[in-house]
Amino acid sequence: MAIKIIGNSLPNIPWQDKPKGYREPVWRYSNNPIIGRNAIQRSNSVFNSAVIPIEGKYAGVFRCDSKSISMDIFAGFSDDGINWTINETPIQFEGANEEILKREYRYDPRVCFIEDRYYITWCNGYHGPTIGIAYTFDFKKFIQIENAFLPYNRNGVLFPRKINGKYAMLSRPSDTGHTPFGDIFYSQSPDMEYWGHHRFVMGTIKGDESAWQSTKIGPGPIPIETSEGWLIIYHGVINTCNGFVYRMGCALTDLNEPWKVLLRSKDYILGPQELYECVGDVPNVTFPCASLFDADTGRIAIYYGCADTVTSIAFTTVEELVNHMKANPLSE
Ligand code: BMA
Repeated sequence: MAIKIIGNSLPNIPWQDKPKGYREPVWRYSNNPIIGRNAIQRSNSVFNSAVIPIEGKYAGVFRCDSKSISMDIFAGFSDDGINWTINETPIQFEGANEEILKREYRYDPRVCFIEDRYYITWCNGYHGPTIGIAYTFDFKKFIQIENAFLPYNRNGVLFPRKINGKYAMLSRPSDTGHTPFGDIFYSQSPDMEYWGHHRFVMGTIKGDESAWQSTKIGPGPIPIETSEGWLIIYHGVINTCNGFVYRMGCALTDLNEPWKVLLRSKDYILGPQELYECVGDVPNVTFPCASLFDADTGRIAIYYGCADTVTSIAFTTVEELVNHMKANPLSE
C-alpha cells in the first residue's frame, strides 16, 4: 500500500506541480524567495521561519534580524501561505515568571498545533542558547513557559501529538558558538515543562558515504505523521574550506518509538544552488523550519531560510521523499 499522511486536509496549500523532466525529489517555487530581507521596516533579513494553517488562512512566527543585527521573532499572517504581512514589532511574551521572560535573543522558531493551541519553540538566549517554549491561541497573545533544557541546545521541534502519553520533542544539543558537532535527540515530557527520558535518534555520518551531513545535523519542520512512520525533514552540514554548507535531508522513524530510524536519506533532498541560497549574509545555507501538508494528496510545502537572508518555499510529496530514501539507502 502506498504511504499516506495522517492528518488534516489542506486544499489551499501553496503548490506548483513538479516541472516536466525534473529529476530531483524537491522542487522550488518559481517565484522564490517569497519573503525579502526588507519585509519590515527594521529588518536586515527574514529567514528560518515557521508557518501553520489557522481558520482557513495561515499564521506564522518569523525570524527577523534587525539592522542593528539583533535576533527576534515576529508574528505574521497570510491568506495564501505565500504573501505575508509581518508585524513591525516583535512578539511580547507574557508569563508567570519574570526570570524566564528576560530577553537575550530569540531565533529559528518552530510552530506546532497540539490539542487546542499553537506552541512556539525557538532558540532562546538564557546564558547561552537553549529551547524556549510559548503557546498562543490566536497569534496575538503569547504565553511563555519554562525553557525546555539547560543551555546549550538548538532546534527544539515538537511532535504534533502526545506519544505514549507524553509530549515529545526533538532537539540538537550544542555549544555557545557556531557548533562544530551535533546529533538529534528525542525528549519526553508529561506536562510541557519537565523534559527527560532522552533518546538518541541519529547523528552525523562519518566517512564519505554521505558527506553533506558529516559535521552536524538538526531537526527542521514539525515531524509529519504517516502510515509508515514519522517523516522528519532535517538540515545537515558539511565543513568546507569556504565554511559550513547547510543542506536538507529526510528520515522516517518508528511511530511509537520515534528515536528508531527506519529510513534516512543518503543523498540530500535540497541544497544551496540558486543565487538566493548561495549569496547573502551567510552564503550557502538552506535551512528548513516548517512545512505545510495536505493529507488527501500527500503534498508538502517546505519553508526554508536562504543564506540567512530571505525565505523560500519548495514542494514535494510524501511519496517522493520515501521513494528517494528507498532508491538510495544509507548502508548503516
Ligand atoms: C545555525 C543557526 C541558524 C543559521 C545557521 C547558518 O547555527 O544560527 O540560524 O541559519 O547557523 O548560519
